[in-house]
Amino acid sequence: MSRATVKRAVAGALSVGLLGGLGLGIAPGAMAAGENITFIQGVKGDGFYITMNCGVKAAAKKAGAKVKTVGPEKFDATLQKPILDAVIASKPDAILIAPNDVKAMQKPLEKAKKAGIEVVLVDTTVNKPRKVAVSEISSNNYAGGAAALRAIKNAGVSSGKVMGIGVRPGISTTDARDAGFKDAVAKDSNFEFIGQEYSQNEPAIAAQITTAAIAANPDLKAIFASNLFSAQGAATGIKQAGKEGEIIVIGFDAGPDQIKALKDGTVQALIAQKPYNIGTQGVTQALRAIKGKKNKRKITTGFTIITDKNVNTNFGKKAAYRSKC
Ligand code: T6T
Repeated sequence: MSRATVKRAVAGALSVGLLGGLGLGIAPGAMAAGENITFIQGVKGDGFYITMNCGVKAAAKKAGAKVKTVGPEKFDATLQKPILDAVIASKPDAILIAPNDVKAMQKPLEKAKKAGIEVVLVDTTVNKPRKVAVSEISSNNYAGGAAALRAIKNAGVSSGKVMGIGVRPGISTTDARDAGFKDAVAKDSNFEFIGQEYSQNEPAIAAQITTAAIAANPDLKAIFASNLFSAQGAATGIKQAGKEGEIIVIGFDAGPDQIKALKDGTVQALIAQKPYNIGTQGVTQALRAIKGKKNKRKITTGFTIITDKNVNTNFGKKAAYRSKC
C-alpha cells in the first residue's frame, strides 16, 4: 500500500472519528504534512519549466510538502522514461509531470498509477490521461495558436504567406498550438499557409528552417514558432537573413532570450503562458489527491500577449518567464 493510500485510509478513519474514538489524539489533517512530490520537467534548463518549478516550490513550501525536481537533458521521451521509472521506484506520494510524448509516456505513467502514486499532468498530456492522472493543467494551447494569427494582423500584416515552426509531432501542447494556428489561417482567405516545419526543440534547426523558408519564399510574410526554442531559433534565422521587422515572427513563450528579441524588433509578439500558476495548481491538485479529496480533472490556464507596447510595463514584466526563482 502506498503512503498516499495509507494516508487516504487514515483520513477516512479520521473523518468517521475512529482514531479519535480510540483516543489516539491525532488531529485531523496532522497526517497531511510532509508529503513527497516529485516534479518531472519536460526538459531541464527551459525558462518555462524553471518558472513552473518556482510555482511548484512555493506552493509546496506553503503546504509543508517536500519537492524534488528532475528532468531530461532534451525534450525526448527516450530520455524522460528512465527518469520516470527511477522516480516511481523512489515511491513519492505524487508525481507532477510534463510528458514528452502523448504515446511513448502513456504506459510508463500507467506504471506510476499502478504503484499507487498520484499523477498530475502539468503542461503536456498523454493520449489517455484519465488512465493515469487525477488532474491535467495546461494553457489553452489551441486558442493560443489561433491567437498567433491575430497577433500577425495586429503587427500590421493582413495577407500573404505564413508558416509554422513546431517541435515535433506527438507533443500535445505544440501540436494543439500548430493546429490552432493552421485552422485560423485556413479560415482567413487573405492568408496562405505554406507549411508546418519541426525544430526538434533545437534553436539551430529552427534557424536553418527559417533561412531556408525565406530563400524559397521571398514573399513570406510571417512565421509562428510554437515554443520557446523554436521561437528563439526563428529569431536567429530572421537576423541571419537580414529580415528583422520585414517578416513578422510570433513566438509562443516568453523566456529571457525571446524578450530580448522582442525588444530589439526581431520578434513582434510573444504568447506567454502562466507556468508559475500551472505549478502552484499542480501542487494543489496533487495534495488533494494524496488526502483523498476530489480533484479538478482539467484546469486551463490563460496566456498573455506581450508586444513592444507592453513589454516594459509591470503587466509585461510579470508575464515574462524567470531564469531562477
Ligand atoms: O512551450 C513550453 C511548453 O508548454 C511545451 O510543452 C514545450 O516547450 C516549452 O517548454 C517551451 O520550451
